[in-house]
Amino acid sequence: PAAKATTLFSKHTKSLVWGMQTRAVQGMLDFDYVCSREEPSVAAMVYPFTGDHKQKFYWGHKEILIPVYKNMGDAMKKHPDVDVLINFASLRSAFDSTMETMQYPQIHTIAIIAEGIPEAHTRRIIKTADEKGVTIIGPATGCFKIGNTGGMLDNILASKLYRPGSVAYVSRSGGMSNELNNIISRTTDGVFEGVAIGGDRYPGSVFTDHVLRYQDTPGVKMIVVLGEIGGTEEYKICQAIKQGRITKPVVCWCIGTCATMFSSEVQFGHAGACANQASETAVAKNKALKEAGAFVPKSFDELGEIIKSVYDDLVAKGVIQPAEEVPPPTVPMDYSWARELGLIRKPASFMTSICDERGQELIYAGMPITEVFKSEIGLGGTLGLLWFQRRLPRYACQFIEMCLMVTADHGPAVSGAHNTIVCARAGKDLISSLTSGLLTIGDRFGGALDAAAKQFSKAFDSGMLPMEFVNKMKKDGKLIMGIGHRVKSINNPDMRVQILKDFVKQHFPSTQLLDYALDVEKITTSKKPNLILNVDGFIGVAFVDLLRTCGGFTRDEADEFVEIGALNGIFVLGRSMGFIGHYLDQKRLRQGLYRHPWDDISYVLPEHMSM
Ligand code: Q5B
Repeated sequence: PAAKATTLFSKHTKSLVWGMQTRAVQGMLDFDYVCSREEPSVAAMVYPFTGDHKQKFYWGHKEILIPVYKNMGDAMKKHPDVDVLINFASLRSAFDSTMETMQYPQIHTIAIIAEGIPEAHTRRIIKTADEKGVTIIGPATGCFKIGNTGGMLDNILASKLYRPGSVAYVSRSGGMSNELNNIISRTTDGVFEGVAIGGDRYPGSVFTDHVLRYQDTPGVKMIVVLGEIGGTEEYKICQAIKQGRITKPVVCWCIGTCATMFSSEVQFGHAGACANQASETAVAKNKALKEAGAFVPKSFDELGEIIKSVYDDLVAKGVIQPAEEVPPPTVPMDYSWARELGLIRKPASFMTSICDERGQELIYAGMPITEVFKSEIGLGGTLGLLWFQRRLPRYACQFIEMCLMVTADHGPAVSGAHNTIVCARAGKDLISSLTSGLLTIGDRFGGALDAAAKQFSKAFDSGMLPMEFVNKMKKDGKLIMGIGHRVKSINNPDMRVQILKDFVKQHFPSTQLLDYALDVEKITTSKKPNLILNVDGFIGVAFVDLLRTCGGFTRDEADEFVEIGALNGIFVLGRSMGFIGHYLDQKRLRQGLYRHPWDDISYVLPEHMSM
């Protein structure tokens, strides 16, 4: 087998991260920053599912870009100084990506985050790693942080992981590393390096690999091993101590001593944490370690005390000279985290009062979506919630739905449908064609509802008689909104208006404004038969009656909806159905580009003018 590196990580270690783990990468960069590293420890990321691009991260207060490569080969070529790969691949793809990584001789350490990789695969990984001199480890910390190890930044700061101490440790689980970081930082000058080899039955590297490495690393003055029930790895440490291969003090504790209290075999959390024979119990291993000369506490609770006494002894002997504490640079707290902790507040840029999608269930104006369906409020009721924030009475919901139905379409000749058709035939998409039609809606076509509601209610509320209103509008040179139609007249009545009128007369508590408008219609149609109360005008005035008398709104609220233009929304929404229909129709009929015929255009250019 090829020789493996003694020092896995230094202040200059550069790594590649496999997988789009942006939070973990940010955690690593924050750690680098508090360690006063000059450059980020992550050189690039590898992610086969997107193209090459750059991802934005924070470096202290600054924003930096880290390249992401689709192809691992490209990443290796562009970053020859990288010698560590942190593999965030899922347990299904971790094998392939790890084997691929080992084809690149520049990589000497691979950290595999996934647990539960099939043992046959792990064994092949270990065999190849041994052949190639690559160290395979689980999450680790030190002057280099792997992935999410070490936890949140405040945890890292509390454990003083930002500067190397004299104690190196190896444990099985990443979770226990946090506990060790904590204990070691409280009792010594801190962690030099910490490795969690992982909890699988066949971890990529074993305790002895790291303990021997620490023995050969000058900065490490004492070693902590947190073993656990199962396996015989700890006996190799005993042997190495007895043989004088390990001379640095080793503090060791095997977790799982309580297993002897159970009568049957116990499987602890990790796959490897199971004693298959008496010698694999935690009790037996702790005993053997103590006999070999390791410092073994009486219980896990005493681990801190024993670490402290070994450390104090090394300080007293002058083996360790604690370095002066230099405060680390501060990393700004992430906005979302600070907010969660209640440390900051900021006025929201947006306010909303109609819909809340954040919870388990979507809520329309206070009504959960399941309730919307259970109470069968329909499209009209839903519109009532989202536009008017009210649960409207049944007849009002029905009226809204009828309005949407009667305005849904009025043939291809009207300006909006015409625009949609021309647009569709010019090869445009649905949204472009639809909006091209919608943009024609205005005072003359389909957009007279609000203006009609305003004009009629202003006249009615001020006590003007219908005739006075018609005369005043004529005198002012203004058209009455909601009056007049290109093709409909008293001789060719608009059935849409008739249907709505029948319903409104039957169900609305009051139709004062509608009655006023119908009186106006009598006057205008007596002048010209096409000056009827048209569909826009009818919906406009009937809606005012509804808002004012359905009991759900104050007068001010009712007026406000007209003022802010809610009513034209009815025509826009209804007619969108028709415009979409026309768009689909043109596409289905494979209609080509439209060009208006010359004989339908009157060219009225000025005569040629001579000087
Ligand atoms: N005169 C609708 O006009 C139209 C008058 C008026 C007083 C009036 C016109 C108008 C107000 C806006 C309005 C919505 C442009 C219409 C709709 C949806 C649709 C459409 C569809 C669908 C029609 C002739 C004479 C002139 C005018 C006078 C006209 N309107 N006087 N108040 N409101 N109305 N829009 O036929 O003395 O001869 O000079 O602007 O409510 O869009 O199906 O097509 O579902 O898609 O072009 O139903 O009424 O009439 O302009 O030649 O006027 O009547 O002053 O008098 P016309 P004009 P004079 S519903």
